[in-house]
Amino acid sequence: MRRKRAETTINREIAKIPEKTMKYFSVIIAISVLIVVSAISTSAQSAPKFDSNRAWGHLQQVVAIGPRPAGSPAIEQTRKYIKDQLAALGLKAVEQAWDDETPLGRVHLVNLIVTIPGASKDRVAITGHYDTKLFREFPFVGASDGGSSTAFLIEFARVLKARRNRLTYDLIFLDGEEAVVEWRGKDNTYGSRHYVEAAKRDGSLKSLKAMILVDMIADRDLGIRRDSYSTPWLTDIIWNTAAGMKLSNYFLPAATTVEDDHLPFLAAGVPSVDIIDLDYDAWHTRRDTLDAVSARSMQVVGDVVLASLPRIEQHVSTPSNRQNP
Ligand code: 1BN
Ligand code: ZN
Repeated sequence: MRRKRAETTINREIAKIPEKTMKYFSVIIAISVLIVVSAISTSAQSAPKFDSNRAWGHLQQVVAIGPRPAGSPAIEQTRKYIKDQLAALGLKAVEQAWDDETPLGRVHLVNLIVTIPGASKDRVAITGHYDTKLFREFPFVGASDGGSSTAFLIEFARVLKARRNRLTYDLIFLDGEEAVVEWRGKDNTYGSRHYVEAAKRDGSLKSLKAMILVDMIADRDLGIRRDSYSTPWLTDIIWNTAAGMKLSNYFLPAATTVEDDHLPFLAAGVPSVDIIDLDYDAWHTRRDTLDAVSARSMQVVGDVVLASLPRIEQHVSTPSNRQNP
C-alpha cells in the first residue's frame, strides 16, 4: 500500500518534468550508451593481430628476388624491399653497415634496425636473418631459411606499431647469419656478432632485456623443438603460452641444441630464445621454396610470440628478475 503511494508520487513528479527536458535527457542517455558501446567494441577490435596473409605476400616478394647471399646485389634489393615496406608503415629502418673478413674475402654487411618506442626505454629485440646461404650448385631461394624471418619481422613491425607497448621493441633484420663457406669458427652469425659488439661498445646493450630470434618458421610441417642453449625462463614463457593456446603440436616439448644468431646475445648476458624448426626436409636444398612452406605456420608463430609478450614484459619489469638494476 505504502509502495503504491510512493510510486504514484514519483509518477506525479515525473509528469511535472517538461516534455522538452525529458527528450533532452533521453538523447543524452542514448548518446552515452552509444559512446560506451563503441568504446568497448573499438578496444576489442583494435587488439592488433598478426596477419599471415600479409606475411605471405612479403615472403612471395622476397623469394622472387632469388638467392640473397650477404654482399650480393640481390640482398641490396631485399634491403630496399624491407625499408620500403617499413616506410609504408611509417617506420624507419636504421642501417648498421660494416665490412667483415670472410673465407671468401671482405664482404659488405648491413643489419637493419627498426625501433618501436614503448612506455619504458627497456628493450626487447625480435630478430631474424634476411640473408640466404650461398650455394653455387643450385639456386637457393631460402623460403623458410631467410625468407620466413624477413616476412615475419615486416609483419610483426606492423603489429607492434599498432600495439600499446609497455617496453621498447627493436626489430633487427640480421645480415650474414649463414656461413660463407662452412659453419665453423667465425664463418657464421656475422650480423648478430657485430650488433652485440657495437651495443656493448656504445652502452646500449644494458637496456636490452630479452631477445627473441625467429628462424625457419614457415615449414609446412611445422615442429619447433626447445633449444637448450636458450634462456629457460624465456623458453618456458613461449612454450607455455603455446600450450595454453593448444599449439603444442607445433611448439613441441622435445629438446635440441642449435647454434644460431642467439649465441652472441647469450654470451653477452642477454636472455635469448631461438624459435627454429630445424626438422625441415628442404633445409639447405633447392627445395626450400614456396611449395615447402605455409602461411599457417607463420600465423602460429606470430600468434604465439604476440601472446607471449605480456608475460615477457612482466618478467623483465619485475625488479627481482632484473639482471642490471
Ligand atoms: C639456421 C639456418 N642455421 C643455418 N641456417 C643455423 C644452423 C647451422 C643450424 C648449423 C644447425 C646447424
Ligand atoms: Zn641456413
